Amino acid sequence: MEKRELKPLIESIYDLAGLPRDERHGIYSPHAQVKYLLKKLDKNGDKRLSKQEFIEQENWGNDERLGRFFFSYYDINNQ
Ligand SMILES: [Ca+2]
Repeated sequence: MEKRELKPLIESIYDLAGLPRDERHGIYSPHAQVKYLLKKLDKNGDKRLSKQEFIEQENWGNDERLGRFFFSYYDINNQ
């Protein structure tokens, strides 16, 4: 996944997690989250996220900022 693909992904994760639009600013803006996500998960530094980098749960650790949305999205899709 490249940068331009990550922003809509984050928005759809927010939609599914039910994060109100008026809370999607500052560090929770999709733009800020894309930067954060790349910094956190792009282990080989190519500015893209491979599926492997993305799904590697240990990369997420106890992430509060995006992981909690990601995992609620994951749960919704695996019920
Ligand atoms: Ca990468």
